[in-house]
Amino acid sequence: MRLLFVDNIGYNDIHGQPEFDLQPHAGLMSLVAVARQGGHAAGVLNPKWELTCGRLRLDESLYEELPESIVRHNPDVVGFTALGCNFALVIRLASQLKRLLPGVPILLGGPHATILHREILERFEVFDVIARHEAEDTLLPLLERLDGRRFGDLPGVSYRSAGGNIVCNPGNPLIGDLDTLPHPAYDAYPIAEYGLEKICLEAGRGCPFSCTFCSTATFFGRRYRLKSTERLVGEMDQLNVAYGFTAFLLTHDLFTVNRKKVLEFCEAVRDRNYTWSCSARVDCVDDELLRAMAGAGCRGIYFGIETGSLRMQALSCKRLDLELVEPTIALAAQLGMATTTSFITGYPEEEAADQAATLDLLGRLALRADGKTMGQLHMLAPEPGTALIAQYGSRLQFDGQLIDFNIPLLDAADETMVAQNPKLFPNYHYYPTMLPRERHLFVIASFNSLHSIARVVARYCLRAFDSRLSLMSDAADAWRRSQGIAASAVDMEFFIAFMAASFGRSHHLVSLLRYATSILGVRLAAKSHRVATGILQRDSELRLARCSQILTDIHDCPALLARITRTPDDALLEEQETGGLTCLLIKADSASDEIATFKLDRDTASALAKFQKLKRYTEFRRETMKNGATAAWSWSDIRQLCADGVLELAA
Ligand code: B12
Ligand code: SF4
Repeated sequence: MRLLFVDNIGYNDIHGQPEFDLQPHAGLMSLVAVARQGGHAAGVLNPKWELTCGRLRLDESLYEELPESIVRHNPDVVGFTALGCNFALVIRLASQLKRLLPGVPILLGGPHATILHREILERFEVFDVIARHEAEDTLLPLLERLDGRRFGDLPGVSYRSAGGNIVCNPGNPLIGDLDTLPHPAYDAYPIAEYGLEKICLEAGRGCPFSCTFCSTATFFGRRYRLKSTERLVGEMDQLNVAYGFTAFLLTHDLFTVNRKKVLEFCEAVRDRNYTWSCSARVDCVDDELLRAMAGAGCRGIYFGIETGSLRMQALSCKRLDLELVEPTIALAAQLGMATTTSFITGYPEEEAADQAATLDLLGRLALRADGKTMGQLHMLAPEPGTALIAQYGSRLQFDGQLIDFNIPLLDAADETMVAQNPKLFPNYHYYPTMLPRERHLFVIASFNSLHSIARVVARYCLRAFDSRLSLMSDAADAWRRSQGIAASAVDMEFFIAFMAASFGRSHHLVSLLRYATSILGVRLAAKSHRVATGILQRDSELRLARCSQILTDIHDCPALLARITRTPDDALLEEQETGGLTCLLIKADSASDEIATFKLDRDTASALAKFQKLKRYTEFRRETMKNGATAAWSWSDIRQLCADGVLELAA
């Protein structure tokens, strides 16, 4: 049989720019390998690659174009995978595919479909069979019996029978020994074309904990399973030989649960010059283990901390000893390992004091001076299969706000479908909470803004609030409400305005925030900007280079930053110590990727500012001569500014 799997559409919003995660899907690669072993011709169509290359667009056209490209593969069977965050798209794609290929059975799998199998089959006729839980053992018998739908007692299969009834066979198939599986079929993806620096590698499944917001234990079971050391290292070696990878992302919700096995793995991998990253809990690592991991090439650990409040640790059943958090992160940093510390807000029972504790711990971690820790603050997404949804699922609310991870809904029909079906799309909804929804949205947006600028600046600004993110958030939120600004509109410009209202427009804190925001803007512009080529002539339209910005009436920020960095623990600098105001030009160097800052005199700054709008040299000359400005540049000055990349030709 020709079996075609269609990968998830995963989407990360990088400062407003979509970035599709090109890591191959571990589950699908495993299934492809199983199918091929069974004599089938199996492959994966990866929409994220098509979107990255511009062959598909993330808008309504996707619903026409992607099914057509599936048809071009001429499959006998199509298998969709889905997470809650992209399930709406999968329904629409599958429905269109069914119109094009009514005779081709459509399979569905993955955590979301596993838990909501019955409801999905009842509501969406387009899916023929759902393979629940881990499908490697199910796949071949399923394909064999697909014709006529005689699945008998095949465990973990839910389907629409030939007579149209919905049948859900009991059983939760899980693979006891992951080493028995064939090696994942990485060649189902054009990996070499993706230009990935690191490659994901499934290390194992299952988690013995049962946090109330997480569905892992429901889906993969509570039995922690890890591939053997020989198998893991063998897969790394194969990927090294086949593609040259030396950096690996080990995927497992909780890699470090079995200390002995992890130590054994470290011992085996340490001399190979590989680097790798994994997930852990702070209570599932210790000094010795962290040292062994660092010595064996571990360069990154993802820690789900989830909340800085002891009360919420208990209520969410995460039950971390919060005393372990900061020393663990500090030791990891000292050993050269970067960490991600992830937090959640929006728990139904979360009170103001709980959120404040989360923000303060997050602020201390995310803005650590060593710069080795990345902080994340997520909105709690209701997920099927969790204890929280069992308790609060009947009271979900909807306001259409898109939270991180959820794929944007592509048209009004999707929005209606999602809004009317909280049970099937819970993660686009939210739990009723003690704190206002707007407060949750605000703290997330404001943390993300602050975390996006240079850490030294964010850290320094926080000092004006006793180094407590909760105090800064409270003050900024009160000001936001007084100004009638929506939480969804919070960005760095908001912060600059808030700090100006709190400390005065000419305070050096405001300058530093303006400076850091401009650097970020220039950095982002430099990422995507292509300089227009053409012949420079006197009547060419010119503009200030896209990868540069002019700031006027600002402190000498590079000098200020040098002082702050030299003496990081000084009290907040006094206003009178910080000197007068000047003008700055911030510019990306296209050759080196470096961002440089130049001090400008006022005349030069105002002359350059004229090029913020498109301008011809002749026009510029007329204007500046008329005003008697000193910087009435000659044509050769303009040529030099273009050569230096300060001005550029309009596209
Ligand atoms: C690595 C990982 C990621 C990676 C990549 C995800 C990917 N490629 O799918 C990244 C970092 C991008 C990621 C992000 C997110 N993730 Co994630 N992630 C994982 C993690 C830890 C491992 C996934 C994995 O490789 N598993 C191993 C493979 C073998 O399992 P599998 O992919 O599920 O496939 C098996 C079965 O599901 C089934 N199957 C799957 N598809 C199909 C299709 C067919 C046709 C058939 C027959 C069978 C079948 O067979 C496979 C083999 O047994 C899982 C937890 C876990 N332990 O799985 C969470 C998990 C998948 N993530 C989850 C979530 C919620 C997210 C996020 C929304 C963020 C968040 N809140 O955590 C984002 C979404 C990002 C996005 N926009 O897509 C949830 C999904 C819950 C749900 N109801 O959808 C999980 C289960 C964790 C959890 N319990 O919260 N994630
Ligand atoms: S959040 Fe982490 S520790 Fe808790 S159940 Fe999920 S995977 Fe396990």
